[in-house]
Amino acid sequence: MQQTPQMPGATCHLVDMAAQCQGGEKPFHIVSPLLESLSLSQAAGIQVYMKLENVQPTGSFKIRGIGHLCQEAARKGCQHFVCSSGGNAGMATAYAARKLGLPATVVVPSSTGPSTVHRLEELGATVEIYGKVWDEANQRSLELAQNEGWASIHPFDHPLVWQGHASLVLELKDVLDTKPDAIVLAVGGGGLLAGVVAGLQQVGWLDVPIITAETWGAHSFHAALKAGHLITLPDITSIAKCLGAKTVSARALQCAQEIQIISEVVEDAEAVRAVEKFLDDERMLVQPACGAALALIYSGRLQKLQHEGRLQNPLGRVVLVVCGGSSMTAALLRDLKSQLGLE
Ligand code: PLV
Repeated sequence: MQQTPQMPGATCHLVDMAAQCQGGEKPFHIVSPLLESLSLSQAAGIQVYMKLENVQPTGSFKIRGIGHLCQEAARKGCQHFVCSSGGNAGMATAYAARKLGLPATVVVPSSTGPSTVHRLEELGATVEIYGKVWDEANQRSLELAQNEGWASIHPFDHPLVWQGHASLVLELKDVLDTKPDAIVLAVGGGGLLAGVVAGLQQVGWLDVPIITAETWGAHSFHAALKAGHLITLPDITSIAKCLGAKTVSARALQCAQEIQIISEVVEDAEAVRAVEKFLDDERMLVQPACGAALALIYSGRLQKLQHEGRLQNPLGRVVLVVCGGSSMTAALLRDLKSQLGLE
């Protein structure tokens, strides 16, 4: 494999930087925009920057880590990818597989909507619907991964996935003059969290706290942090199915030993209202998983944390990871609102 040469000077060019962090091979993700949001800043009473992962190929941050894992698996000679997913990890796998000229099977639970299944098929994946929640689909994908030449592409629990996601922080480091006072992100199985922690460690931003968002009924990280050990939720009852891992990865819990993590949980209704408000404010339609993180800003939780003295430094500027919106449509937003009895 060819190594990308080191760029001269203190700041390296972003595209080359993205290539370098993937070990020299051109990654499938883009260097995503980082924009200040006036409406979010107004709502939060602090400067809010949006890291727009919703504009990545396939519509979420997942392509960073999953793309990297697929590239590495292909390099080692794998013939077929299999991924269990609530949607986005599957789409990233299907996209990477297509780029690499390999077939992909995506196992989704029945809670994954038909439009997501359709999109996966459009991307060329074979879709198998198995079980009610992601954890059951994952069991099936592990079985399929026993096939000769098949590689299991885990949606969140793999070091190469974290390494790929870490590129998000390297990009922040490249464009921000000073480190942010906090990073706000959603947690499902904890892959994004583990990747951002890896990135913070790589750039030496060890004192940047992370504020995590989940919805009640998909709050496996919050439960684990509170208990001090992994907790398996009895079921996923939240509508944010993309946050729906009944147990987070062990690495996610371990991250809390290495960096300050404050875990917050919102109601489904808050997440869906935040999706709608964000659409009006920023004209971008995201999914409830992302709405959970947005809800922390809109509900004034960040200021509350500050007033409660839970943050070491006052918040001046935060980065919010706008994690994805691939499976959203106007009709789905209307459905979710009526399901939750909103207007
Ligand atoms: N979604 C996974 C797991 O689902 C998937 O298969 O796509 N925001 C969005 C838009 C997501 O799609 C996900 C994960 C997350 C946040 C949470 O990321 P994680 O799992 O790395 O914490 C069951």
